[in-house]
Amino acid sequence: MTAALEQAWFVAAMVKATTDMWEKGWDERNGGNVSLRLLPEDLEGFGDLPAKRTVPLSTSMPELAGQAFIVTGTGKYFRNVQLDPETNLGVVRVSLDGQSLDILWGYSDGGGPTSELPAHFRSHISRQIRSNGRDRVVMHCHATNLIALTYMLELSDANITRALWEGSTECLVVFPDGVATMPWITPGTDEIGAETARALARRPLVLWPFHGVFGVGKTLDEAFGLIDTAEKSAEILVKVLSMGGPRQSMTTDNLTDLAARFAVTPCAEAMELAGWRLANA
Ligand code: 2HA
Ligand code: ZN
Repeated sequence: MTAALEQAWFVAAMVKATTDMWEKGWDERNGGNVSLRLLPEDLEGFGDLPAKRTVPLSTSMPELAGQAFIVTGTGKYFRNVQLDPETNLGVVRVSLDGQSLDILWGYSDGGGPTSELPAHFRSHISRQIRSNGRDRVVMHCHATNLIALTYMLELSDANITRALWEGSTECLVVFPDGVATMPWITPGTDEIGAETARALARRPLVLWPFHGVFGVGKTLDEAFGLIDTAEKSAEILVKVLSMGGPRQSMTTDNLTDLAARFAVTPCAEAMELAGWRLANA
């Protein structure tokens, strides 16, 4: 017997992730978008899944030919995903020539995938190379304190990484490769997609100044946990800055000890800094 796709583990996992993100306050209105790459075995047992519709891609993605994803819908509110997954989510497959997208399930009101699909797809390409195919999730949201910090901190990978590492002891262990930054670019464009994918080729998190964050991982839990950890550190830094700025902080020796204890190799550029700087300081 063929099971209903609505019962699949990955639909439940996307409902959980988007609901948690909404409850965190990271996804007001239609803010944020999530994609999870599905393996052939994930789709086994759900029958043939013929294309309900086919839509063109803004640029061809031959690297993703034949790959399937579950993706949040454009214009959709994360707070509504749990009420109606089949309208707010969709399962799509990139055509074998990489030029178009088959919609296999979902977007049942005639909608389509997120406006940030170029950034998601280019990021999947970049992380599949970087992680030898292990990373399957790309997650974007408007995490409040991370956004706030982009108004205050000097925007370089090393400086942002150093600040977030010092903001909470677990951070260096959770993201030893650090956090990337990039210039402000119009959302939803191929250009922001290309720049995001370039940043994610070197680090698992990238801040979009004055907008939000992109995080990646092997699972939804891992991508969520990564953003949650960075956002917690950012919240502490915002409080510290609001109290007049730090009077003391973690030292390079502390960070070196952490890296040794947890057997991670922290990115050298951030270790070489003596601390972190405000913009135009
Ligand atoms: O999906 O967050 O960046 C809405 C957005 C665009
Ligand atoms: Zn956004």
